[in-house]
Amino acid sequence: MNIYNELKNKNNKALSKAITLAESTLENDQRFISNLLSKFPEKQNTIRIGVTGIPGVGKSSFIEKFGQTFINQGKSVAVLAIDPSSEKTSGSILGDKSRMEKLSLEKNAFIRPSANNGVLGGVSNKTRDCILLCEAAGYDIIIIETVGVGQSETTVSKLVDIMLLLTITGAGDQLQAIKRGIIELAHLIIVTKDDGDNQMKAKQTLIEFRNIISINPPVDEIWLPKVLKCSSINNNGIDEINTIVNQFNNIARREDSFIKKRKKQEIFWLKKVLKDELGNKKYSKLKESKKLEDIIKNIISGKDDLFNIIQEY
Ligand SMILES: Nc1nc2c(ncn2[C@@H]2O[C@H](COP(=O)(O)OP(=O)(O)OP(=O)(O)O)[C@@H](O)[C@H]2O)c(=O)[nH]1
Ligand SMILES: [Mg+2]
Repeated sequence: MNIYNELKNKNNKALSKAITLAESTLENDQRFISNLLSKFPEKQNTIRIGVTGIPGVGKSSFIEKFGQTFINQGKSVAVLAIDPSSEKTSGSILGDKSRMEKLSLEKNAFIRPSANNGVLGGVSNKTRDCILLCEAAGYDIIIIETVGVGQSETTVSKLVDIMLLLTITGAGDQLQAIKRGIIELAHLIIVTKDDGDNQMKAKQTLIEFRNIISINPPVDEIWLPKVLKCSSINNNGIDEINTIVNQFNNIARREDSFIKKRKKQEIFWLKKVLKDELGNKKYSKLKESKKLEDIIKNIISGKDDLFNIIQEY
């Protein structure tokens, strides 16, 4: 299989294979993916959406419905579901795929549950490569589902354009979110399971969150975070969330903050990989000698290659 050609043809099997290689720790595989990605110009017209929240909050059920709102608008949707606990190979990750049963049957959808390769929080520069591969295969909307544990929300926020924080009703969750600073990362806070007996509580929780964010600094200078509620079972509130995400996307592009943020993220990840691969000592030396900025520039412009740099230093 010629992965390059097949990706261009939006072949999901090739995309799956490429993601497996991107997740591999073998240097050859990493080189292959780096080389493959360099052949695809970066897509600017995609939206990368992070969906996070505690286990069982309803992320997968939400994505099942939310993803379809984009499909209905003629867009294609790729979902990367990342399992943060290193030991777990089945369980909720398998559940994820079955919770997105309808979406997974869509011709224009791709769903990929991923193990975490032992990285804390499960999200890493490999996830970034997976996003770029989905975009290379022509997907318009990339959704990253990750369980909110440890550092994972912070890391995801450095991979996506917009962050959705899903939350359950009742106290506790708010306090947790505030304590861990997650609220400050969220563009949209969504109270889930707004149905049946839970509706009163959902409304209450929504009000509480609106009060909290009104005194919090905004996540983006161009955007004041919003609080909404939804039910994935009744399919309530999901269209509205789609509208708001599209609204955010339009504003961010108009204000130029979209491209600026992506560039910043790219630099962040390049520096992180360099630091991880070279070690603190060598990295600090590069930084002090002011060589680092040139190296980064050259990698981004394609004049140099990350792997060459790692070997050279
Ligand atoms: N009543 C109600 N239940 C829901 C709703 N959304 C999800 N659930 C239920 O909540 C449970 C967890 O849903 P998931 O979508 O798997 O939650 P998740 O956040 O993806 O869970 P993990 O991936 O394990 O972290 C399931 O039993 C769902 O049926 C909803 O809108 N209303
Ligand atoms: Mg899930």
